[in-house]
Amino acid sequence: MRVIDERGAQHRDLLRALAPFAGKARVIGITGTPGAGKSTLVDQLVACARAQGLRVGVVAVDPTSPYTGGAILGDRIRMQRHFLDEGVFIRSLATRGHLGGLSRSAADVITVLDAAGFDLIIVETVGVGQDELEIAQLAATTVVVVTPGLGDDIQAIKAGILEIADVFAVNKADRPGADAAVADLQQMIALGGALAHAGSRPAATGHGHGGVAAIMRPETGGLTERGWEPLIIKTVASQGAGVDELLAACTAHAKALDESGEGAQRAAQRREQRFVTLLSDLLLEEVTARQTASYREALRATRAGETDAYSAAIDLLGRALRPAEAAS
Ligand SMILES: Nc1nc2c(ncn2[C@@H]2O[C@H](COP(=O)(O)OP(=O)(O)OP(=O)(O)O)[C@@H](O)[C@H]2O)c(=O)[nH]1
Ligand SMILES: [Mg+2]
Repeated sequence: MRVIDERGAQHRDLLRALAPFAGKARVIGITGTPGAGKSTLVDQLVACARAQGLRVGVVAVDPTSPYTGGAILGDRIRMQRHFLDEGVFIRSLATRGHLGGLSRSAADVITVLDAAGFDLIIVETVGVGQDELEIAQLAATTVVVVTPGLGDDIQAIKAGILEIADVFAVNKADRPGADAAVADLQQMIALGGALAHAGSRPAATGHGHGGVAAIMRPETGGLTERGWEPLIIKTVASQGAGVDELLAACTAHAKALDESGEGAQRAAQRREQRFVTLLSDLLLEEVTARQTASYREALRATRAGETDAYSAAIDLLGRALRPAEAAS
């Protein structure tokens, strides 16, 4: 795993060798506001999945935000009962110093675990930034964890989290207000669904309905005639309540995706995204690692303000793609 963190040619070769063996694992993303109980839920989900005989990998992405401290230690403590279990592998990824490369690191760790034969891979991220949204999208199924007293969370949910949720866990349901939170979510899904989903997931569900009929409809998500709508599951992670139901909801989602063909479509999208990101990373690495005279000159001229960044980058790329200089 250290090689995975360090990047470089060795890293690349290893990933390349492993990649053909990956692609079988189910990936579930768990996101939500800091302290919502994500790690506690993951710990319980691991126990459930182990009871079903599945090998489980966990990737915990530490928050970038100043909201929480010592997340690595916290996650370890919350999941430590699985440490001696060979069917469980837990890995924390630090966010600091990755500068946007975090989703690539997470994707790489997923690939390694997948190739190593883990059946289920759970990725925990704090749903606060763009990075985190990207990481959640590495998953086939995304669970958004909210807590009663949704009012506080509502901004965070509106800021893009609603549209990535396949399943909602209303955790800390032992506290007052859990049913109100469920009702709030149902209403948000009914009202906001049409807007939030528009265009974000092409074949998703045709959330083009809405209005009173949508608010009145009795079902609370799952596979409807309009396609998949987020299931809402109440959980008390600290006591393990509702966790079986949560895992079952994720399984139902995976099944619905497979049957509609949307799963394959999303997987294709993820592969495309991965390819494009990797290509741009590699291009940048190539150009900067070579430190050609023209690279150094472009850098100098840009710093000195003698040329603008656009001209410098476009000209340099033009040169870098020319074989003559690439060989120099
Ligand atoms: N009352 C109650 N407390 C819970 C429940 N689930 C988790 N907690 C507590 O909530 C606190 C935060 O739990 P974590 O699992 O660390 O939450 P998290 O979302 O992983 O937190 P970060 O990773 O720091 O964002 C801990 O003190 C848990 O014991 C629950 O269902 N009910
Ligand atoms: Mg956590």
